[in-house]
Order: sequence, then structure tokens, then C-alpha cells
Amino acid sequence: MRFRTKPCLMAALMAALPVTAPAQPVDTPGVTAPLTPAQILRNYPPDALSGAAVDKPVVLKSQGGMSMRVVKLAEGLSHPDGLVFLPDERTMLITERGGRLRVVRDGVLDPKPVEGLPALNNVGIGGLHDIVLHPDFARNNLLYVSYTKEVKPRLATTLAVARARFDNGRLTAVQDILVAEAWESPLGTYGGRMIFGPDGMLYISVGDRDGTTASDQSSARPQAQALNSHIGKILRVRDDGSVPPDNPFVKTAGALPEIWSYGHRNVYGMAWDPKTGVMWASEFGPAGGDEINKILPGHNFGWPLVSLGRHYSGNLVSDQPFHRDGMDDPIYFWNPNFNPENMFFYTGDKFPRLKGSLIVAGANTRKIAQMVIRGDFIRQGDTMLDELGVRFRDIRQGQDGNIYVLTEGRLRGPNDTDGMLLRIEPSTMAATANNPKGAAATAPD
Ligand SMILES: [Ca+2]
Repeated sequence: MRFRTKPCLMAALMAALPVTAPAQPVDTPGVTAPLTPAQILRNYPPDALSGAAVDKPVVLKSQGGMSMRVVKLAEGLSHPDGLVFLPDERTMLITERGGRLRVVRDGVLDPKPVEGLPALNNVGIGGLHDIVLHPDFARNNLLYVSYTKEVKPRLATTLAVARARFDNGRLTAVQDILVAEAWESPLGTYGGRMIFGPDGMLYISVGDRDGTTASDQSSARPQAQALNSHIGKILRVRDDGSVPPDNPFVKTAGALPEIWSYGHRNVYGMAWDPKTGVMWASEFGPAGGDEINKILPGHNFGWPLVSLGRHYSGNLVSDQPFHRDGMDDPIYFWNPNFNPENMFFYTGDKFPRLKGSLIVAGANTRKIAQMVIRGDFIRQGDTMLDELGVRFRDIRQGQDGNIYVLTEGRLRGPNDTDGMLLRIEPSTMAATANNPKGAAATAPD
């Protein structure tokens, strides 16, 4: 009899169990105990890219047949992540993730980094992230850097934004204007993208801080849905970090008032549509689930309750991958992955075929994509520069109408120096006759 009743009891118990395990706290390395040296120093593969492919300017053809001349302006950069052009039209500033701010003047990289950065943690993909200029930089010389702040060495970290004056080539009056409520493992992701809006407000993305991407369980991940956390959000603050009174959750009890939108995994790209004034954001999914969203204040973009992605374990992130009421569906999603990083709307005259399009840098896909937007409809147009075999991180339009892009050879490694700054110019040079795709051809200087 015991033999017969036990399976019945088991079946009843099984039926009573929920299909998916409930969210539960997870011990995350670096939160409950400091990271071990072994966790910090993972095995990094040997250097994969020297930049030699573009030692001389090359002309490449996009998938759609557009000729582009690629000029290497700087190499030897370590995971460059953010790029700005100063109003003097000769100077660029570039962040390197390990914790250096570099100057490129008249197309030449200054070997001496800018001094005065705040102390930062550069474990995993932490470090110095993005840089933006104050809208009135020409008069006040103020700029902002986003970076990884730590409680103690090898213990929990978060994203912070510091404002500083760029003063005779060094940073002075450095002051944190925001320290995100997003303390998690140093192994987690940060977001950290920043952009000023047409309204003069500073918008900052905070990543999902998930340091346990191989696991289906995470203590950080569900906080993208919690309004008492900055994890998985886009924030909106004034230029001094204070909260504007028209933010969507300023009157919501228990909500952090800096929140502009939520339910994001990892927003690495934000751009303002010059036609409509709407913000578009790219979202870096896990395995699958890369999105472009139209950002509206107070809206919930779903992560991790809705996602077309899979955890790195292979399991689906959500049992409702396409839609949940009350959450915004992506306007565009990539399948297979694109790994979107930063993006911008091309408004120059040098590439007539790109004018008005959103141009997106791809990391692991190692290409750049043109996204064509008509109202709420997006399609992927041309793709380009995949021949270079590099991860594209930041991409921006220069004052000269050319496109500038930061690259890296691989994802991480504290001593990697395989990053480059490239300038993409139009070319009238014809493709090589035998190669309709247009293999690399050395172009005249
Ligand atoms: Ca989403």
C-alpha cells in the first residue's frame, strides 16, 4: 500500500508547486563576501587584434554598397567607452574603462591621461564609463563622467556620476552629483550611458547590476521592477543632480524620485530623435532580447518579466516573453542578437543615405547598423564595417559630419590595449571589381 500511495502524494505535492521557482535572495560574489583574487583575475585570452588591419586608411563597402573610408586616429586604448567633442572642434575626450580619461587633439592621442578622476573600481566591466559635456560647456567648462564606485575594495559597487571642471587639461572641482542606489556585486553590469536632453536635463542609464548571469536566480535582477532601487532604470536629474519636480515618480511613496523609466536590463545607448524630440534607447539583452525602445516617462519596459532573451544557462528569462499588460513592448528587437551599444541620429551631409537614420554600434556582432524609423515603425537598413572584426562601443557624429567610433578587440581584461578610435568618412572610390561586397582596399591618403 505504501508503494501505491507515495507516488499519489508526490503527484499532489508536485501539482501544488508553482511552475517556476519563486524569486529568492542569492549569494552574489562581492556582495556577501569580498571577491577573491581568482574571481577578479579571470583567464583572459591572448591579444586578438592589433589594429594592423587599418594601419593605413582603407575603403570598405557597406552591405548596401556604400563606400566608406576608415581612418585610424588612435590605437592602444583600453576598452574605450565614451567620446565627446569639445566646442573648439579640435579636441576629443575619450574614457577608458580601466580608469583613464584621454585627450585626442588635432587627430593625435596625447600619451598623458587627464588627471583628477575620482577613485574608482575597475573589476570586471566596472571602471570609467561615459562622458558628456554640460550644455553650456563653452562658458562653464563643466563635464560629467559616470564611473564605478565601491564601498570597500572587492566589495559591493554602484554607478556614480561626477561633475568636474575641465581646467587646463585636468579635472578640478570634482564632485559626485549622483550615487545610484544600485549596490551589488562588482561583477555586475552598470549601464552608465549619459545624455543631456533638449530640456537641459541629464539622463543616465543604470544597468541591471546582475553579477550572476550564468544563474537563473539573481538578487539584483528583479530590482529593475522595484521603484525603490535605481537598478534597471533611466534616471533624469538637473545638471547638479537634484530632482526636477516633473519627474514621474516624485509623488509616489517609496519611489526614488530620479526615476524616469524602469524595467530595463542594460541601456547602453540613448539618442534624441531630432524630428520628434522623443528619446530612443538601445537595450543590451542577455542571450537574445536586444531591443530598441521608445522611452516615455514613467513607463515600464518589462525586464525581467518580459524578455525575448534567455539566461546564459539557456532557459528563457520569462514565461511571457512577448507581452504583459502595463509594460511597453520594444519597438524593435533583434533576432539573432545584435548587442547594441551607443547610437545617434545622423544629421550631417557627408552620408546622404544615412541622413535621419539612427546609427547603432554593435559589440559582439562587430558591425554598425542603420535603423530607419518611420513613426513607430523601425527597420534595419544597411550594415557596415563587419570586415574589421572589432567590437564597436561608442559611436557619434563629429562636428565635421564624419562618424567617429570607439572599438575594442574583446570584452574585458584590465590590461587590454586593443581599443581604437576610428573616423569614418565617405569615399567615392569604387569597389574592387571582383568583390561585390567590397573587401578592404588601401585608399590614397
Ligand atoms: Ca523590454
